[in-house]
Amino acid sequence: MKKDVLETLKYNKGSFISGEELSNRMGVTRTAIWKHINQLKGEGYEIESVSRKGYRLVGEPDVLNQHALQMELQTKVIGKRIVHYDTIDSTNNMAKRIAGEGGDEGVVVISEEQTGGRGRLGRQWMSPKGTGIWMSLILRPSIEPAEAAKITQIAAAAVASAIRKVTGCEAGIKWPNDIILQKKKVCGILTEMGAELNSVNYIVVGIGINANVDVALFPEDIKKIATSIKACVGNNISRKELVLQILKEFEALYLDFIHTKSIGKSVDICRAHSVTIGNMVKIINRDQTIIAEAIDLTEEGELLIRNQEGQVEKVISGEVSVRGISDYV
Ligand code: BTX
Repeated sequence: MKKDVLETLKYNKGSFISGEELSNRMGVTRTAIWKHINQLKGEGYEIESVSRKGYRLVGEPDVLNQHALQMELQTKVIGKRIVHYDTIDSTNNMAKRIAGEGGDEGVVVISEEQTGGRGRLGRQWMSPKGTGIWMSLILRPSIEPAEAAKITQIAAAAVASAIRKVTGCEAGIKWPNDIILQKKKVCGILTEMGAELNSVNYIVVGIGINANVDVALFPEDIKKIATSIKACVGNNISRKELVLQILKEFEALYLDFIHTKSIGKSVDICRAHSVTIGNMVKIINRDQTIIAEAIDLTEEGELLIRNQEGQVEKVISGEVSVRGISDYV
């Protein structure tokens, strides 16, 4: 019921709706409506009440805990349990711990701050307090370990689509795991797993987004290559709205993968928003560096390149930097 009241207020955001109309629509007394409104206020929703006019939603809290997200979550599996921390070393570490102890598919770990946020190959991921989205999803797909990289493509497609829908910013995807705004990195994805030789036990997909982060406070080397959504839109965005949209987009693409065994839908999105395809790339794999032109993604989400001898090759993993994107080395 409280969820219905909130939805109606959100639908009418900015304009008043009378207590009488709310009580008619919900089929409860005006006193019951008043109680729900007070509860919502207690949770940080700014609701104006004016006699003879009714109620008007003015502001929403930007809280990422279970309570706040659950009320508006539109998913079946992903995010059904949200574990929220004020501070933690790394949400991927915690998600792996929970998964190792039998945590269900769909558990999402979110922290306001990470003191040991990690990128790939043990690199550091800056995760300042209260302004970013630092979260990890637990998945239990029955796939082979070699397929785990597909989950990164699903997450990249979900994040880029969600950023575009919620903020209007033209998020691009730098294969395989970065989301780019205005040629700079706004988000990184880190997929890890617990597996046997032939079967995946769990996958943890970590997503770090500089939503309202002030990147000017980052160290010099990271400042040059990083940006935030705030820098793109010019003001703070609702982290909550973005998280809800990401979980919704992710679930749709992930369940499609589980049912069809193909990540075709995600690859279509990754292709459409790719900042890699059509550009020169430098690929560093162990001690080898290749310069080539990125030409496409395969249906499995691998990168196709044309090397300097003109041959087409498939790249499954590696460090890829793209000419024109700020972290080109
Ligand atoms: P990556 O290895 O592709 O990128 C790491 C590099 O990105 C760093 O070496 C640094 O240059 C740069 N960098 C560090 N922090 C930031 C930042 N906030 N914004 C932009 N660039 C940055 C990318 O790895 C994968 C990152 C995943 C982060 C999530 S957060 C939730 C989860 N928990 C966790 O510990 N990691 C994941």
